[in-house]
Amino acid sequence: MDILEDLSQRGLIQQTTDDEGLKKHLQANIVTLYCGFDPTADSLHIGHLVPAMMLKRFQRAGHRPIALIGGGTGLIGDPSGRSSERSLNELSVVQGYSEKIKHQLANILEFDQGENAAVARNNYEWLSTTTIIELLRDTGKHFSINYMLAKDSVESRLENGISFTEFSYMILQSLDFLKLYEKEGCTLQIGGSDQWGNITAGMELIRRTKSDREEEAKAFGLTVPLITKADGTKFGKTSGGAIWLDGKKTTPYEFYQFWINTDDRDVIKFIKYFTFLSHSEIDELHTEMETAPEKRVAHRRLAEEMTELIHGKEALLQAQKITEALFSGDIQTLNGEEIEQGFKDVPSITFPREEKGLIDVLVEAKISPSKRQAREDIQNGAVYINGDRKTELAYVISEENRIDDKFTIIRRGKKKYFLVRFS
Ligand code: 629
Repeated sequence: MDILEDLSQRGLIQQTTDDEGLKKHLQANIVTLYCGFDPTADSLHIGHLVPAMMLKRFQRAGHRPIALIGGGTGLIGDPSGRSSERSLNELSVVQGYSEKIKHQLANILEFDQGENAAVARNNYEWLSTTTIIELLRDTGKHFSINYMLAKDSVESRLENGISFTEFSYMILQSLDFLKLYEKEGCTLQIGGSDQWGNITAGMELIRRTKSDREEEAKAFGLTVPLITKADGTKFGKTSGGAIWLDGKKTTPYEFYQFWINTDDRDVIKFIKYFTFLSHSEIDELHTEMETAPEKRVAHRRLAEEMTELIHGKEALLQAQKITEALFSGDIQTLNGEEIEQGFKDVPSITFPREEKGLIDVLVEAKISPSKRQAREDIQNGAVYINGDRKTELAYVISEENRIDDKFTIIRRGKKKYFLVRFS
């Protein structure tokens, strides 16, 4: 299937700058395309996944993707889609972030493999060596202030103010497109719909600087839609914040859970956006979803595909093991690391490694509100230590109850979990 056809069936195309022209261009050439990622944090998050995987989709279709790390632009700050000025990070911080992000992209894209290998570039290379005179003379001349003021990213900020720094951002991103056009033969830039203004500005710069010398100085732009959810809340955010690709910030178990908890109304759409499953496999999952939604086959498939893609097979199996243990209450099977992942969000308390009566533990950890209530809870059979019910009032928590010598899990009632850590 034709790449644009595949993308449009998946609902992945918001806009292109020239549908017909791009179609012909992709049919006739191995196209070099790029997407930029600014190092504004030490990890990418799932909002970056669709465009990153989009690069991969083009690669699988025979084209050549460039992941552009914004080591230079990340020092300036894109105003697109933001209502206020960014705070600037130190050069060393941005460089640290760049390295991490590059590794994450390498994971998804497999740099330097095969014929049309994906490559990484960093715009710090040219943006840090272009002089002010060059920038203002050679590049700035092609931008009218009126044009820049009319861009959404700027226009929407005029009322509350925008610095010259952020105002200039579009010129830098445009210069990138031109540089990559010259150095790499890159003729297509992709990005989220918030990037439309920057992408079209770059095309304009290429057209103006190149068209008198080259017959076809044509570059293209394509944007992917903003991901929306059926319930109207923002995609990719939970009460705990963003869903990061870095397993230290969002554990593979949390990541797996995030996808499992997808709203029924969104699951097929997300499978189209985020997985490489074929259209026929997706159709099957769709039918399954309609006939037996309670089985949650599509949810599980989505969570499996995503967790394996980002964290690998082993981490997926572990996430599934934790899910299963929490569901059945049989947590004996979990080791310390798995406990840490699975119980990251439950209330916890740290105790010294000493024996302590169960009643005191329940009260000190505020699991039961009083000693009287603690006794009642135990006698009612509502208290579980590492999954085992304890009904003895004199029960003592000791070394025996410590998983990996570090944790004891206490459950009160059906679902209320507490984590005791030992220091
Ligand atoms: C230099 C920098 C370029 C081209 C692009 C860029 C980055 C761009 C930007 N992108 C967002 C980011 O870095 O800010 N100015 O977080 C982000 N992007 C992926 C998608 C996006 C976008 O990395 O385009 O829409 C999120 O889905 O917000 O020469």
